[in-house]
Amino acid sequence: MEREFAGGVRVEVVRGDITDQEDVEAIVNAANAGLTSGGGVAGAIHAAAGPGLAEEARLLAPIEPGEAVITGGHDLPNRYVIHALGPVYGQDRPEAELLADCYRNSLALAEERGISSVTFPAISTGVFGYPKREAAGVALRAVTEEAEKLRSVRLVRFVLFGEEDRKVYEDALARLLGERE
Ligand code: AR6
Repeated sequence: MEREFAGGVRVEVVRGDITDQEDVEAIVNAANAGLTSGGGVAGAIHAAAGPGLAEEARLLAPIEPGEAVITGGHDLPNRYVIHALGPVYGQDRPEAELLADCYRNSLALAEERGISSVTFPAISTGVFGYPKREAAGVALRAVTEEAEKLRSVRLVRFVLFGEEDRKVYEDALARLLGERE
């Protein structure tokens, strides 16, 4: 686990499962436009949350790439789920801006609700085909640039499914914090 501070906010990069983050108030879903279940992160979140999540989310759909909406956590151990729609790589443009928007808009929703801890997955890097190294740079940059403005959010965790992915995100964080010294 990598723990660093950016603008007074703890930023962690860990290996794990997004549905297994009981110590954080909100988890972020790599959603689809209709806010339905699907595979990957969304499939795992909907399976763990139970049908109430899809029922609540349906009322907020559809959403656009870069947009985020918030629901309750239902049967998850988390109070909230923030649903962000990442760009499909090579299709939704400008992809880096849209991906950064997912992180910025998710954090803005967390701030509005007074949420203190948020866990993100590697949005767009599965079915949506965003190369991991590029996505890691965009994601970590967006979060570290927002960090100083955050008031209620004190912990931002990135959870990666595999060890290789964890390393890619950890390296991106180290690079960014190195740049700021
Ligand atoms: N916990 C943490 N990370 C995970 C998990 C998990 N349980 N499962 C997969 N990953 P994806 P996207 C990693 O495809 O690219 C869905 O069907 C995975 O290795 O979930 O934004 C939606 O309904 C990858 O690195 O999200 C949408 O249609 C990353 O999470 C579409 O996929 C994201 O993979 C969204 O595609």
